Amino acid sequence: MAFFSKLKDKLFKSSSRLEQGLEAIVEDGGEETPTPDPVIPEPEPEPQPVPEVPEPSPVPQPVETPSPIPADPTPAPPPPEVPEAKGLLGRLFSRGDAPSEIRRTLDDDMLEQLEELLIASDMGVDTALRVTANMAEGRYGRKLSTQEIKQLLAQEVARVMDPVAKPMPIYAKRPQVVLVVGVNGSGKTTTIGKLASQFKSAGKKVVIAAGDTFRAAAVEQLQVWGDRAGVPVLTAPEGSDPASLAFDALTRAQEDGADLLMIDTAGRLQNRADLMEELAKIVRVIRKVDDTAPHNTLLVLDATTGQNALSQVETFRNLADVSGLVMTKLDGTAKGGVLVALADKFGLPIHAIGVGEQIDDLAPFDPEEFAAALTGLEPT
Ligand SMILES: Nc1nc2c(ncn2[C@@H]2O[C@H](COP(=O)(O)OP(=O)(O)O)[C@@H](O)[C@H]2O)c(=O)[nH]1
Ligand SMILES: [Mg+2]
Repeated sequence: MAFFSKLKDKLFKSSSRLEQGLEAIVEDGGEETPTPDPVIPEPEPEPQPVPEVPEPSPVPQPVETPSPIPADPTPAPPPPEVPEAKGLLGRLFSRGDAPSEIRRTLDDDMLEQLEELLIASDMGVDTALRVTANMAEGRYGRKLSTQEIKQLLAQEVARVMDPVAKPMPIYAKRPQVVLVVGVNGSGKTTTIGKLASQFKSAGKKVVIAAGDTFRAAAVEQLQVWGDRAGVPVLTAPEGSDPASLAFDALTRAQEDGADLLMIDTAGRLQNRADLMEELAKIVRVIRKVDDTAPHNTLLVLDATTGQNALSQVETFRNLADVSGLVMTKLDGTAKGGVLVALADKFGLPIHAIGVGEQIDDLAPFDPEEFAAALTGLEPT
C-alpha cells in the first residue's frame, strides 16, 4: 500500500483530472439514491473489440429527489411545498438515517461524456471508444456510483495494460547491450542513471557509454549520474563519433566482464536522416564486436508530450528496432492516459515509468497500480 499511495501521489495530476471528471459526470444527471447493494463489476466473457454502443435505454429514470449539486442542463424541480431550509434539513437527516449516494444511469449521454473525458485525458480516440464500450458491455441502463465507475474504468485500463507490463528482459549474454534512444529532453540520460543504479543494486556490473557526444553538457550530466550510481561512464570528446565510442565501450565492457552496457544517444540531430544514420552506425559498429547486439533498444518517452508520444514511437520504430518503452515524467502531468493509448496501439512492452528526478524515481510498471492511480481509485 505504501508504494501505491506514493504512485498515486506522484500521478496526482492525471488521477485528479480523471477523478474530478468522473465525479462531475455522475453528478451531472445522477440522482441521490439510498446506498443499495453495490453493482460489483462483473468479469465479462470476452472484451468487445468494436466500440459498439448498445441498444436504447429501456426505461427513462424519473428524478425523485433534487440533486444536492446543481446539475447544469436539467436542474431537478424543487419539491413543491417544502421550504428551502427544511428541504435541506430533510436531506441531511435522511442522509444520516439511511446512507445515500449519487448514482447515474449508464446511458448514451453518459457514455459520450465518458468518451470525452478519456480523450481529454490523452487516451486517444480509438482507445477511449474501446474502453467505454467495454465499460458499458452488459451494464447499460444500470445505475452506477462514482466509485463503481472508477472500478470499471480501472478494470478496463488494467486489461489494456496487462499484456505490456514487462520488466526489461535480462539475458544470459554478457555484456548485454542496451541502446537507449528518444528525442532530446525525453529523459534518456536520467533513465540510464536510474537503471544503472537499480541494476548495480541487483548485483550487476554495469558500464555506461556517453554516446550523446553532441553536447558537452550531456556527457557531464551522465558522469554525475554514473557517480551517483557508482558505475563507470565512458566518454569521448564533444563532437566525436558516438559509434567509435560505443565500439570502445563494448570492447572494454567485454574485457572487464561487465553484465550490462548502457549506451546513451543524442536525440536531436539536424534532421531525421542524420539521426537514423547515427543510430544505424552505432548498431553496425557494435555488431563488429558482438553480432547479436544491441540486445535491447529502449525508447524513452516523455509523458508530458501527450499524444505526441504516439508519433515518436512511429518515428523511432522506423529508425531503430525498438524493443521496449520507458515513460518518464508521469509525475506532474495530467497526460498519463497516453500510456493507455500507447499500450493499446503498439503493444510494445513498458519496462518502467519515471516518477521524478531522483535516482530512485523509476518504478516498475504495474498495470493494476497504474490503473488505480490513474482513475483515483482508493484501494479497498
Ligand atoms: N519530473 C521528472 N523529470 C524527469 C524525469 N525523467 C527525466 N526528467 C527531467 O527531464 C529533463 C531531461 O532529462 P534528460 O535525462 O536530460 O533527457 P535526455 O535529453 O533524453 O537525455 C531533466 O531535467 C530531468 O531531470 C521524470 O521521471 N520526472
Ligand atoms: Mg541526454
